[in-house]
Amino acid sequence: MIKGITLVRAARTAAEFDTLASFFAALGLEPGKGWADGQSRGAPFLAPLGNLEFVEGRMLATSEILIEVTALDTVREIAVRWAAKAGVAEKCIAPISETHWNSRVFTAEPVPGMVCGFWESENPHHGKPMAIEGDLSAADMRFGIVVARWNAVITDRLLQGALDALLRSGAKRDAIKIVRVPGAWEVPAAARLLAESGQVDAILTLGVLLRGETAHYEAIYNEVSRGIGQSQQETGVPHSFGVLTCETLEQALDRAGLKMGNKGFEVALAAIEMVGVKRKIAMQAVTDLPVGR
Ligand code: DLZ
Repeated sequence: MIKGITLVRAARTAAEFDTLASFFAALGLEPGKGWADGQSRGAPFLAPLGNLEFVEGRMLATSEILIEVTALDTVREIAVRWAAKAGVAEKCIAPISETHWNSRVFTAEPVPGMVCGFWESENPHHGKPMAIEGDLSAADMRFGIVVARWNAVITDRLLQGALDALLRSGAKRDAIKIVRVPGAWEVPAAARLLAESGQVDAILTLGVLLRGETAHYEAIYNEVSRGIGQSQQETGVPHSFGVLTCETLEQALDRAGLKMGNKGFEVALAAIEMVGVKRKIAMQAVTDLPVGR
C-alpha cells in the first residue's frame, strides 16, 4: 500500500546541487539517506507530512514545492541569513504576503528557476490528523436509563436531567427505555441485561451512594463501578456512569441540579457522544482516517 510521496527535482549542476542541499539543511529539514553512485547524487529531505495535490483553476502558489511551517517569520529570517552566507542575492527570498486561503507565504529561489514556497496556516489544527469526535445529536439513537430508587429524591432529579439532555439533543421519547431498580447495587445487572438485549445504543446509569449512611460503602461502590465498567467493556455498548458518591444528602443534591449542575444531564451528553464515537470508528474502520487541511 502507499507509504510515502517523493517529489524529485533535478539540479542542473553540481554547484546547484550543493546550494540546494545547503539551503534545505539550513532550514532544518531532516536529511534522509543520501546517495551517490558515480552517475548521480541524491540529497533527500524528509517531512513529517506530505501531500500530492492537483489544482484546477486559480493556483494557490506559484511554486511547485510548498513547505508548510509553524513559524514562518523565523523560517524567513533563517533563509535570509543563509542567503547572505551562501552569496545568494537577498531578493531571492521574497517578502511574506497574505494569501486568499487564510495563510501567509513567502517564496525562495535558492538557485535560478527552483522556486520554493513556505507557508503557515492561520488554523493551528491545519495538517494535524482530524480527531474522531461524537456529535451531540441523538436523533437516531436509542437509550436505556437504569435508575436506582434508593435516595429517590436525588435519583429522580438525575433522571429529569438525563431526559432533558436526551430530548433536547433530538432523542425521541419512544427511543428511551427507563428501568428502575431497588438500589445502586442492582444497577450493573440491569444495565447488562439492557446492553445484551440489543435494544439500546447506550446506557445511562443513575444512582446515589451516601457514605455516611451506607454500610460497606467502599465495597458496594467498587462493585457497582466495576460491574458497570465490565458490562460496557464486554458488550461494547457505551455505558455512562452517573452513580454519585457523596458524603451527605446535601452534597448529592448539589450535584443533582442545585449548585453543581446535574450529573444526569452530563452523563446523557457523554452517552450521546460515545454512540457517535462508536459509529464513526466503525465507519472509519473501512476507510482511512483523513488528514485535515
Ligand atoms: C442498602 C443500601 C444502603 C445502605 N445504601 C444505599 C445507598 O446509599 N444508595 C443506594 O443506591 N442503595 C443503597 N442501599 C441499597 C442497595 O443498593 C441494594 O439495593 C440493597 O442492598 C438490595 O440488594
